[in-house]
Amino acid sequence: MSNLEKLFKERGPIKKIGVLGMGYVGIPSAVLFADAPCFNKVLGFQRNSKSSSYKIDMLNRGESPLKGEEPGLEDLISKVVKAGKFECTPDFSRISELDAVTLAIQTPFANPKDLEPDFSALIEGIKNVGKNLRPGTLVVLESTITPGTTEGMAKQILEEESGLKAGEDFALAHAPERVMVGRLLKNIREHDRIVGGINEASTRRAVELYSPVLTVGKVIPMSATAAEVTKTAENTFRDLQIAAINQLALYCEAMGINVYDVRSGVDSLKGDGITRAVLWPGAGVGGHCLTKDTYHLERGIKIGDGQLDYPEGADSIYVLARKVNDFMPVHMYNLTAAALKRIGKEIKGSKIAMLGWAFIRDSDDARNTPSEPYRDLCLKAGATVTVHDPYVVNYPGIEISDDLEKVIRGADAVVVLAGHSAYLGVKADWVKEVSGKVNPVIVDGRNVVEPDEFIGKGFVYKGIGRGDKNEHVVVT
Ligand code: SAJ
Repeated sequence: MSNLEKLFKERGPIKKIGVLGMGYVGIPSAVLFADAPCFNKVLGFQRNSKSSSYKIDMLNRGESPLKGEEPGLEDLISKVVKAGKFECTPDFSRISELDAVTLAIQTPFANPKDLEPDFSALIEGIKNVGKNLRPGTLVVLESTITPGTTEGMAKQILEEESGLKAGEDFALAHAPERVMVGRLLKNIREHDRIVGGINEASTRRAVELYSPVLTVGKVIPMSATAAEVTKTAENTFRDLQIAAINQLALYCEAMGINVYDVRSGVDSLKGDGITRAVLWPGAGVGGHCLTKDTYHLERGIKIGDGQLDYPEGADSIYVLARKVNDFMPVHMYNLTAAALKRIGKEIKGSKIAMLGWAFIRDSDDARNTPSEPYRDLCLKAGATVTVHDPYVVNYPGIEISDDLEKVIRGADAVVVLAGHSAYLGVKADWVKEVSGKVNPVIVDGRNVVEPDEFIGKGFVYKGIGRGDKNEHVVVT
């Protein structure tokens, strides 16, 4: 029996857990651990910083600091707080009380071009764990990280800070999160969980930690580096699939056909193990995951010592996909300019009403939103821009209103960037009346409006992938 297994035996089963990072991943993870009967207590750790200390009090009052629609989360937080099974604290020294601690801290890229991630928050978290680590504790990285980070940087910092040996005195693993805003609890309970330890004992202890919170999903054990590649690759593949349909949408516009006809045609080839995962074209790809995980994967190759057989300097298909998806907000700008030109106007001097600031529908999450580069282009060209979003309240430097009429009033162009349900029922008559324009422009980046309804009311319509409509006759 290894030293680590001896330590686990002395300690017994995992009873007390800590989660660092009270965000979209950390909060649902912590309360699900707390709700599992086999675990006694969960501590949520949150820095007492100006921007996020409010979360500590809200959580300890049993309230959710996350705005958007998150089914079941508020109830579960108040349940486990009332039961005394969950508590949020800024006191990292209490890590020494724990059997297991997970880190769900953001890992953005400072600048994708040089593939240098900003691991500062993660490193600070790992150091806090290392300083308070006791033998026999399990440490799990849930953040999405560059392949090689768990066995490399994380192991090194933990050993330096604790004076203990990873895999012998404490367990270390990577168990990447797979959540999407709007279904956080459901995703953690139902998705299979990838768990990769730096050695067998670490993997087994991590399997013990995650199994109790899974209702439908099962644990899939593997090595730490394989788990890191699995996570970065699954998001990179999704980004690639979105880039494929976005590229096709651009082709359909140029060929005067409807991408949605083509999409359902391609999607109809089913059965016999044939999978055609055709996703949806749109105004761009945002969020904290698809916009950076490709670069974590690319960096894994760069920092790894393996020899890659691929043409020197050539972009990988994954980086190309990033470029296609980063082009879509620019395409939205080009569509807006082309539509205004049809009625003798320019972006310069026009009033543009943007519908949707969040990166994804029906959420308040605006991280890396495609709406921002679109707005920047319009402002740079001399337009006046107003922004509507039913969920996003605060965003640095941007005035966002949830009053649709106020945002559209007097607009030359109305541009849909996010597919919020609130926009599905917006009527052409009403938009035209509020804009007060004879031929207002409507640019649909999420296929939420019916082109003919708007064209019939004298709008100049442009839609992503709608080559069948984009050169319609303007009704005067
Ligand atoms: N998007 C499209 N077309 C589509 C799907 C999405 O344009 O067909 C756009 C969305 O509008 C959004 C962006 O892509 O701007 C990302 O959307 P998403 O649905 O991928 O949402 P994320 O980024 O929150 O979730 C992804 C998911 N990854 C995969 O499905 C492989 C989720 O499972 C991960 O947990 C999450 O990343 C993450 O946290 O890594």
